[in-house]
Amino acid sequence: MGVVNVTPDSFSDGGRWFGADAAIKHGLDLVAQGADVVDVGGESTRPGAQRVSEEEELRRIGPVVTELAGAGVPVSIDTMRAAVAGFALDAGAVLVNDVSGGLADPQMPRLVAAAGVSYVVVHWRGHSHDMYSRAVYADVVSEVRDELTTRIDAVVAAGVDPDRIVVDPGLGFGKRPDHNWPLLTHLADLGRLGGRTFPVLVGASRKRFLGLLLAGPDGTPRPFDESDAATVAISALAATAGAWCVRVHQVPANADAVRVAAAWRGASAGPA
Ligand code: PMM
Repeated sequence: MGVVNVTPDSFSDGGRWFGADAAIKHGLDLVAQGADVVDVGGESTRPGAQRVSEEEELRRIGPVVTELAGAGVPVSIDTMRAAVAGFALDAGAVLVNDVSGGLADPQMPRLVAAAGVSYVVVHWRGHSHDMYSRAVYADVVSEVRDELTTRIDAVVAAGVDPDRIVVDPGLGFGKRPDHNWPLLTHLADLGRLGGRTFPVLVGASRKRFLGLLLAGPDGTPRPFDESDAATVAISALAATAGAWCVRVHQVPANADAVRVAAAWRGASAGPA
Protein backbone atom coordinates (compact mmCIF):
# COMPACT_ATOMS: atom_id res chain seq x y z
CA MET A 1 0.00 0.00 0.00
CA GLY A 2 1.51 3.27 -1.14
CA VAL A 3 0.65 6.46 0.76
CA VAL A 4 -0.57 9.70 -0.77
CA ASN A 5 -1.00 12.27 1.99
CA VAL A 6 -2.83 15.28 0.53
CA THR A 7 -1.89 17.34 3.57
CA PRO A 8 0.42 20.27 4.31
CA ASP A 9 1.54 18.81 7.65
CA SER A 10 1.87 14.99 7.76
CA PHE A 11 4.99 14.18 9.74
CA SER A 12 6.49 11.92 7.13
CA ASP A 13 5.93 13.77 3.88
CA GLY A 14 3.91 16.86 4.83
CA GLY A 15 3.33 19.27 1.97
CA ARG A 16 4.99 17.26 -0.76
CA TRP A 17 1.76 16.04 -2.38
CA PHE A 18 -0.56 18.80 -1.14
CA GLY A 19 -1.64 19.99 -4.59
CA ALA A 20 -4.14 17.73 -6.36
CA ASP A 21 -2.06 17.40 -9.51
CA ALA A 22 1.08 16.42 -7.60
CA ALA A 23 -0.91 13.96 -5.49
CA ILE A 24 -2.52 12.32 -8.53
CA LYS A 25 0.81 11.96 -10.28
CA HIS A 26 2.35 10.54 -7.12
CA GLY A 27 -0.45 7.96 -6.82
CA LEU A 28 0.07 6.86 -10.42
CA ASP A 29 3.84 6.66 -9.82
CA LEU A 30 3.34 4.47 -6.73
CA VAL A 31 1.28 2.00 -8.77
CA ALA A 32 3.89 1.96 -11.53
CA GLN A 33 6.47 1.20 -8.82
CA GLY A 34 4.55 -1.82 -7.57
CA ALA A 35 1.89 -0.66 -5.10
CA ASP A 36 -1.24 -2.84 -5.15
CA VAL A 37 -3.35 -0.11 -3.55
CA VAL A 38 -2.95 3.63 -2.99
CA ASP A 39 -4.05 5.07 0.36
CA VAL A 40 -5.29 8.65 -0.03
CA GLY A 41 -5.66 10.80 3.08
CA GLY A 42 -6.55 14.45 3.65
CA GLU A 43 -6.09 14.76 7.40
CA SER A 44 -2.77 14.55 9.21
CA THR A 45 -2.69 12.31 12.26
CA ARG A 46 0.80 13.26 13.39
CA PRO A 47 1.09 13.59 17.18
CA GLY A 48 -0.34 16.91 18.31
CA ALA A 49 -2.24 17.58 15.06
CA GLN A 50 -5.52 19.48 15.26
CA ARG A 51 -8.41 18.24 13.14
CA VAL A 52 -9.27 19.76 9.77
CA SER A 53 -12.89 20.43 8.85
CA GLU A 54 -14.87 17.91 6.84
CA GLU A 55 -15.15 20.43 4.00
CA GLU A 56 -11.38 20.88 3.86
CA GLU A 57 -10.77 17.13 4.00
CA LEU A 58 -13.20 16.62 1.12
CA ARG A 59 -11.62 19.46 -0.84
CA ARG A 60 -8.21 17.83 -0.47
CA ILE A 61 -9.06 14.22 -1.30
CA GLY A 62 -11.91 14.77 -3.79
CA PRO A 63 -10.06 15.27 -7.08
CA VAL A 64 -7.29 12.85 -6.08
CA VAL A 65 -9.61 9.92 -5.32
CA THR A 66 -11.79 10.67 -8.34
CA GLU A 67 -8.88 10.81 -10.78
CA LEU A 68 -7.00 7.81 -9.40
CA ALA A 69 -10.07 5.58 -9.14
CA GLY A 70 -11.13 6.76 -12.61
CA ALA A 71 -7.72 5.67 -13.91
CA GLY A 72 -8.34 2.18 -12.51
CA VAL A 73 -6.11 2.51 -9.45
CA PRO A 74 -7.33 0.53 -6.41
CA VAL A 75 -7.84 3.39 -3.94
CA SER A 76 -8.04 3.17 -0.18
CA ILE A 77 -9.49 6.18 1.63
CA ASP A 78 -7.68 7.08 4.85
CA THR A 79 -10.32 8.91 6.87
CA MET A 80 -12.13 8.85 10.19
CA ARG A 81 -15.23 10.52 8.70
CA ALA A 82 -18.15 8.59 7.19
CA ALA A 83 -19.01 11.49 4.86
CA VAL A 84 -15.49 11.49 3.42
CA ALA A 85 -15.46 7.71 3.09
CA GLY A 86 -18.88 7.87 1.42
CA PHE A 87 -17.65 10.39 -1.13
CA ALA A 88 -14.58 8.29 -1.87
CA LEU A 89 -16.57 5.05 -2.23
CA ASP A 90 -18.98 6.78 -4.63
CA ALA A 91 -15.92 7.91 -6.61
CA GLY A 92 -14.67 4.31 -6.83
CA ALA A 93 -12.50 3.69 -3.75
CA VAL A 94 -12.40 0.02 -2.76
CA LEU A 95 -11.24 0.09 0.85
CA VAL A 96 -11.85 2.25 3.94
CA ASN A 97 -8.84 2.79 6.19
CA ASP A 98 -10.13 4.23 9.46
CA VAL A 99 -7.34 4.94 11.93
CA SER A 100 -9.94 5.31 14.69
CA GLY A 101 -11.35 1.81 14.12
CA GLY A 102 -14.86 3.25 13.91
CA LEU A 103 -14.61 5.23 17.14
CA ALA A 104 -14.32 8.76 15.75
CA ASP A 105 -17.51 8.67 13.67
CA PRO A 106 -20.27 6.29 14.76
CA GLN A 107 -21.74 6.38 11.23
CA MET A 108 -18.62 4.81 9.72
CA PRO A 109 -19.26 1.08 10.41
CA ARG A 110 -22.80 1.29 8.99
CA LEU A 111 -21.55 3.05 5.88
CA VAL A 112 -18.86 0.40 5.36
CA ALA A 113 -21.41 -2.36 5.96
CA ALA A 114 -23.82 -0.92 3.38
CA ALA A 115 -21.04 -0.47 0.81
CA GLY A 116 -19.73 -4.01 1.37
CA VAL A 117 -16.09 -2.91 1.06
CA SER A 118 -13.01 -3.91 3.03
CA TYR A 119 -12.46 -2.06 6.29
CA VAL A 120 -9.14 -1.51 8.05
CA VAL A 121 -9.85 -1.36 11.79
CA VAL A 122 -6.93 0.36 13.48
CA HIS A 123 -6.21 0.29 17.22
CA TRP A 124 -6.79 3.83 18.49
CA ARG A 125 -7.43 5.49 21.83
CA GLY A 126 -8.24 9.04 20.84
CA HIS A 127 -7.45 11.99 18.61
CA SER A 128 -3.91 13.12 17.87
CA HIS A 129 -3.90 16.36 19.84
CA ASP A 130 -3.36 14.49 23.11
CA MET A 131 -2.72 10.88 22.05
CA TYR A 132 0.31 10.38 24.29
CA SER A 133 -1.71 10.97 27.45
CA ARG A 134 -3.44 7.65 26.67
CA ALA A 135 -0.25 5.77 25.83
CA VAL A 136 -0.20 3.84 29.09
CA TYR A 137 -0.10 0.03 28.98
CA ALA A 138 0.75 -2.73 31.44
CA ASP A 139 0.86 -5.30 28.59
CA VAL A 140 0.60 -3.54 25.26
CA VAL A 141 0.01 -6.66 23.13
CA SER A 142 -2.85 -8.06 25.20
CA GLU A 143 -4.45 -4.63 25.68
CA VAL A 144 -4.31 -3.85 21.96
CA ARG A 145 -5.74 -7.32 21.22
CA ASP A 146 -8.57 -6.84 23.71
CA GLU A 147 -9.42 -3.36 22.43
CA LEU A 148 -9.29 -4.47 18.78
CA THR A 149 -11.59 -7.39 19.64
CA THR A 150 -14.06 -4.94 21.19
CA ARG A 151 -13.95 -2.80 18.05
CA ILE A 152 -14.43 -5.80 15.78
CA ASP A 153 -17.45 -6.91 17.81
CA ALA A 154 -18.88 -3.39 17.50
CA VAL A 155 -18.38 -3.02 13.75
CA VAL A 156 -19.69 -6.53 13.09
CA ALA A 157 -22.75 -5.68 15.22
CA ALA A 158 -23.20 -2.64 12.94
CA GLY A 159 -23.29 -4.98 9.93
CA VAL A 160 -19.69 -5.15 8.69
CA ASP A 161 -18.85 -8.53 7.16
CA PRO A 162 -16.06 -10.10 9.29
CA ASP A 163 -14.50 -11.42 6.09
CA ARG A 164 -13.97 -7.79 5.01
CA ILE A 165 -12.11 -6.73 8.16
CA VAL A 166 -8.37 -6.04 8.24
CA VAL A 167 -6.80 -5.27 11.62
CA ASP A 168 -3.93 -2.89 12.33
CA PRO A 169 -2.11 -2.38 15.66
CA GLY A 170 -1.90 1.37 14.97
CA LEU A 171 1.82 1.87 15.47
CA GLY A 172 2.40 5.30 16.99
CA PHE A 173 -1.29 5.94 17.64
CA GLY A 174 -1.47 6.37 21.40
CA LYS A 175 1.77 4.42 21.66
CA ARG A 176 5.20 5.49 22.76
CA PRO A 177 8.19 4.23 20.75
CA ASP A 178 8.80 1.24 23.04
CA HIS A 179 5.19 0.07 22.66
CA ASN A 180 5.57 -0.46 18.91
CA TRP A 181 8.25 -3.17 19.03
CA PRO A 182 6.30 -5.82 20.97
CA LEU A 183 3.34 -5.20 18.66
CA LEU A 184 5.57 -5.82 15.65
CA THR A 185 6.94 -9.03 17.10
CA HIS A 186 3.42 -10.37 17.86
CA LEU A 187 1.69 -9.74 14.53
CA ALA A 188 0.27 -13.25 14.28
CA ASP A 189 -1.30 -12.92 17.75
CA LEU A 190 -2.75 -9.56 16.78
CA GLY A 191 -4.52 -11.13 13.82
CA ARG A 192 -6.09 -13.93 15.90
CA LEU A 193 -8.97 -12.31 17.72
CA GLY A 194 -12.19 -13.71 19.12
CA GLY A 195 -11.68 -17.12 17.51
CA ARG A 196 -11.11 -15.68 14.03
CA THR A 197 -8.01 -14.87 12.00
CA PHE A 198 -7.88 -11.47 10.32
CA PRO A 199 -5.41 -10.08 7.79
CA VAL A 200 -2.99 -7.66 9.47
CA LEU A 201 -1.85 -4.32 8.07
CA VAL A 202 1.34 -2.69 9.36
CA GLY A 203 1.98 1.05 9.15
CA ALA A 204 5.55 1.57 10.37
CA SER A 205 6.80 3.65 7.47
CA ARG A 206 8.91 6.65 8.53
CA LYS A 207 7.44 6.70 12.01
CA ARG A 208 9.21 8.42 14.87
CA PHE A 209 10.17 5.18 16.62
CA LEU A 210 12.38 4.33 13.65
CA GLY A 211 14.02 7.76 13.69
CA LEU A 212 14.70 7.27 17.42
CA LEU A 213 16.13 3.79 16.88
CA LEU A 214 18.51 5.22 14.30
CA ALA A 215 19.45 8.33 16.32
CA GLY A 216 22.97 9.66 15.94
CA PRO A 217 25.59 9.56 18.72
CA ASP A 218 24.27 12.84 20.11
CA GLY A 219 20.75 11.40 20.35
CA THR A 220 19.32 13.41 17.45
CA PRO A 221 16.61 11.28 15.80
CA ARG A 222 17.19 10.33 12.16
CA PRO A 223 14.98 12.52 9.91
CA PHE A 224 11.80 10.82 8.69
CA ASP A 225 12.82 10.55 5.06
CA GLU A 226 16.12 8.92 6.06
CA SER A 227 14.45 5.98 7.76
CA ASP A 228 13.26 4.35 4.54
CA ALA A 229 15.83 1.54 4.73
CA ALA A 230 14.61 0.73 8.25
CA THR A 231 11.05 0.73 6.90
CA VAL A 232 12.12 -1.80 4.26
CA ALA A 233 13.59 -4.00 7.01
CA ILE A 234 10.29 -3.86 8.89
CA SER A 235 8.39 -4.70 5.69
CA ALA A 236 10.53 -7.78 5.11
CA LEU A 237 10.20 -8.93 8.70
CA ALA A 238 6.47 -8.17 8.95
CA ALA A 239 5.64 -9.85 5.65
CA THR A 240 7.72 -12.88 6.61
CA ALA A 241 5.77 -13.02 9.87
CA GLY A 242 2.56 -13.12 7.82
CA ALA A 243 1.42 -9.49 7.59
CA TRP A 244 -1.11 -9.05 4.78
CA CYS A 245 -0.09 -5.52 3.84
CA VAL A 246 2.51 -2.87 4.61
CA ARG A 247 1.59 0.82 4.27
CA VAL A 248 4.63 2.72 3.00
CA HIS A 249 5.71 6.06 1.59
CA GLN A 250 8.46 4.73 -0.72
CA VAL A 251 7.25 1.81 -2.78
CA PRO A 252 10.07 0.26 -4.85
CA ALA A 253 12.30 -1.24 -2.16
CA ASN A 254 9.32 -2.20 0.00
CA ALA A 255 7.68 -3.99 -2.94
CA ASP A 256 10.94 -5.93 -3.37
CA ALA A 257 10.99 -6.73 0.35
CA VAL A 258 7.46 -8.11 0.16
CA ARG A 259 8.43 -10.29 -2.78
CA VAL A 260 11.46 -11.60 -0.93
CA ALA A 261 9.25 -12.40 2.05
CA ALA A 262 6.75 -14.24 -0.17
CA ALA A 263 9.54 -16.40 -1.60
CA TRP A 264 10.90 -16.96 1.92
CA ARG A 265 7.52 -18.06 3.24
CA GLY A 266 6.92 -20.23 0.20
CA ALA A 267 10.24 -21.99 0.61
CA SER A 268 9.83 -22.47 4.34
CA ALA A 269 6.40 -24.07 3.77
CA GLY A 270 7.76 -26.48 1.15
CA PRO A 271 10.05 -29.52 1.36
CA ALA A 272 13.56 -28.95 2.71
N1 PMM B 1 -0.51 5.67 10.01
C1 PMM B 1 -0.74 6.90 9.55
C2 PMM B 1 -1.85 7.19 8.75
N2 PMM B 1 -2.71 6.21 8.40
N3 PMM B 1 -3.34 3.95 8.48
C3 PMM B 1 -3.15 2.71 8.93
N4 PMM B 1 -4.01 1.73 8.59
N5 PMM B 1 -2.09 2.39 9.74
C4 PMM B 1 -1.19 3.32 10.13
O1 PMM B 1 -0.26 2.99 10.88
C5 PMM B 1 -1.37 4.66 9.66
C6 PMM B 1 -2.48 4.94 8.84
C7 PMM B 1 0.19 8.02 9.93
O2 PMM B 1 1.29 8.07 9.09
P1 PMM B 1 1.51 9.14 7.88
O3 PMM B 1 1.10 10.49 8.43
O4 PMM B 1 2.94 9.04 7.58
O5 PMM B 1 0.68 8.74 6.73
